[in-house]
Amino acid sequence: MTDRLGVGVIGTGGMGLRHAVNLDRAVARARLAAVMDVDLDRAREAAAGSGASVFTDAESLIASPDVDAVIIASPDPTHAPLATTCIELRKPALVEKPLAVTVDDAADIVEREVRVGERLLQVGFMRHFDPQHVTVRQVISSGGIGRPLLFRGWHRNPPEPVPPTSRQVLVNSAIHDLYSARWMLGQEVADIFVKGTTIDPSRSDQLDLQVITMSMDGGGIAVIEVNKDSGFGYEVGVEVTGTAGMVSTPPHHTPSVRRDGEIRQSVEPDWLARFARAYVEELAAWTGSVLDGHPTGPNAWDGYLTLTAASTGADSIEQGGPVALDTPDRPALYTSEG
Ligand code: ISE
Repeated sequence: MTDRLGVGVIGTGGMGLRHAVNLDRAVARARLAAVMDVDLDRAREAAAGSGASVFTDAESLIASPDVDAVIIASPDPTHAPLATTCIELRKPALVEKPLAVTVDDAADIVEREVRVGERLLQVGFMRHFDPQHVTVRQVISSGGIGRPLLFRGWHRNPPEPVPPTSRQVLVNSAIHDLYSARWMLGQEVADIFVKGTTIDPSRSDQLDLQVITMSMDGGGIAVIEVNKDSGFGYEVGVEVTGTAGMVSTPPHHTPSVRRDGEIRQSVEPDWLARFARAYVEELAAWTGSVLDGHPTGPNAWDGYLTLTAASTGADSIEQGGPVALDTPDRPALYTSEG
């Protein structure tokens, strides 16, 4: 492997395109080696000016000798099969969340990685690299608020062209908050209960505003609000209460302007704006970890357990009450802290 990691990006829609641009311009130890999209024009556009090869077939990109590592940012149902190919070919990969669409597929990926005996996958829970979240986590882990007891998270989104189902809200969006709760509290989910309401009454079975309550296995509790149609833009934050104090992300990091009898502050339109820095930090950490051989950040085990919580949350909507989770023993491969 050269001193710069040759990365192939699969899927050049919103997230994949951002990763491709960041690799090309903002990550010193990486180079954009290849891009793939089923839409050839879109792939060409993403590669323009970078010298990256263009593919319309993901398997060929993964197998390319010029590709040292892969980013999987294609639609959710493709994540598991492509991650499996990467493991088979021993190509390190950053897989966008969710790791898989079904819990069985995620478990299968973990089994394969364990069999190979190498942590090849990192999962795209980018809040792990967001400076605000990192600071909150550092305060907690240094004992700054005593023993953490309660996690509160809020996650408000702009509407999507095709509104998600209640399950998709959990598996595609709230999964970030479930990861944050596990990470901040350092505990696993023991049970989960999701209640929701419908913003558009014509879609009575789509709960786009959900409140998630979880008991954690170390005695902590977590309460999360996720809204898929906020009406004002995008906003994510966390607050953790401990035995000796509280810590939270700052309310906003845009300037506040006083004028005409008002104090105004703008809100980011979407996650690409809000987490712009986190995406670069995530790629820099991943690139370094692959080149230096020290896996870091959210791994396949996190991808599996967090998906299990999200999926069980969807079951709890159907059942109308809390549903317990059994956390399997963590395989030795995943015991070192990333
Ligand atoms: C999107 O796929 C993301 O990953 C964003 O971070 C999240 O905020 C959004 O709700 C998801 O749809």
